[in-house]
Amino acid sequence: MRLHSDAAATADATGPGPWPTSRRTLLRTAVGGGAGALLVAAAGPAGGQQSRDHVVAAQIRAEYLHGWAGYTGSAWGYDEVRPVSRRPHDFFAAGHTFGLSIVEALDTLHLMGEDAEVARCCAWIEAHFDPAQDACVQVFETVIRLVGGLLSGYRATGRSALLSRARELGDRLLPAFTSSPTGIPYTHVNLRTGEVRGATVALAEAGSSVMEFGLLSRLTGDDRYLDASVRAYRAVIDRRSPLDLLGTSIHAETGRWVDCVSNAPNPPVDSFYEYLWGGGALLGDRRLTAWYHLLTDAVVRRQSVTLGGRLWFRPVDFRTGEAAGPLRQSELGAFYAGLLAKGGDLPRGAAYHATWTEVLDRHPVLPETIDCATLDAVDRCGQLRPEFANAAFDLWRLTGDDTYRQSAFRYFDGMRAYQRVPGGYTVAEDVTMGAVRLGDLTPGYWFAENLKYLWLMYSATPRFDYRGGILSTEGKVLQGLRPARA
Ligand code: DMJ
Repeated sequence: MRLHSDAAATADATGPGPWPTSRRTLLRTAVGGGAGALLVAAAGPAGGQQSRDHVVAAQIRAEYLHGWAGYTGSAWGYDEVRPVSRRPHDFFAAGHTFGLSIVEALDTLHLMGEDAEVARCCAWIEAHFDPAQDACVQVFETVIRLVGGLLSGYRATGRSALLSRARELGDRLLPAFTSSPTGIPYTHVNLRTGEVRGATVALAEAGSSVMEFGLLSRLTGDDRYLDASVRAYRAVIDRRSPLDLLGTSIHAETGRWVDCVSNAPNPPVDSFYEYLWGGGALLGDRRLTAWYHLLTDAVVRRQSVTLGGRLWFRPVDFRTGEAAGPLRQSELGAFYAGLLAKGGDLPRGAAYHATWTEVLDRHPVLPETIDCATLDAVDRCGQLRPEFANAAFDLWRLTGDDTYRQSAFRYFDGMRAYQRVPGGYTVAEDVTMGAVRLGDLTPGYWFAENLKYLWLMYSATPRFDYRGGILSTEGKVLQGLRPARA
């Protein structure tokens, strides 16, 4: 993200310590030369507010470290922890560990000043992280969680071993792209043999690699990673309908659509759109930004509906624009509020976040899927999802409006009240009952995302560039980490 304005030159939003009192610095972004959203980078808290922020930041950090202690105490070196039974869990493949939670946590620990823990994580990765395991892994998850985590860890620490592990992993993932006749990656690849499987590919899997692979190309000087990502994007976007809409899944070998429903911003298409904007911003690639606007304009025109005064996005047939299926929204779609705003449509982003804030009024822990007409839960489980906090963070960075921090704090409070257990934080099977029925897992992304957004909003940490920082869909800070002070 490039910034240009006189105000930008004088603002002190990125310096150490709390931001200047009562100072709002309006910065006009120039993202890929595209639409200029207003970025209020320095909403300086005044005296009392400042110390209240520090108290909240300390609470957030304490909760993060509570979850981290649960992982390190019961599952160190494994992918994830089951914090109720205090057992480890393999995320990618049974019998194989990549130390997922360690990789996920790296840059969050850095931002929180936990340097000894960062060093411990790096030592584990250097000694044990094996990118050449005889394991068939999901390409999408491996890219956003492991490649992204290693790259942001490298950005945080400068340790070259992290970059070389990311590069080896990238090399071992590439066959999923290069052996596909269309360039759309197969869903799975065996990291040792390069054998691929899974030709029916959801859009998030087809498109969500350009930030990590683009950065990997930048850092290594090897264009193969970026080229593979852009080729995959082009293969999908070239097959858009005359309405500029996309389906949900596509066949990697034939290039034919597997279905005909445009389901944005719900999974499994969500980050396909997110990475067009993010890739454009991170890499300064105008092709990606132009695709983002082309496709987003169509989604907004054809899919947005207002129901009971609330903004939603309905599924439609991508050829006709006709409604296709019940009006339900996944909690994962809540991130879209921030994306719309970053892409230049702040009013619509704010309206969509307001919708989700109303859902939070109804359900202090957001259920996985909502009926848009009634706000009732359709899928009652709560997977410790970060998307609501992600959007609040994006909107706060863009506007400086404290209501976004307040909505994020309510989200934090609900999670703390209902999903905290002695062994950390856990998913829940049903969040709609008075006494929430708990599950038994801390997903790896919890260490990368949920409390990172909260921490960044309340801590004013000098380790983050609030103006220019760019995060991936997994919350990895791919640009804008500042080193530890000597
Ligand atoms: C994370 O892995 C990422 O945020 C991804 O984009 C969507 N799913 C999870 C969190 O819900």
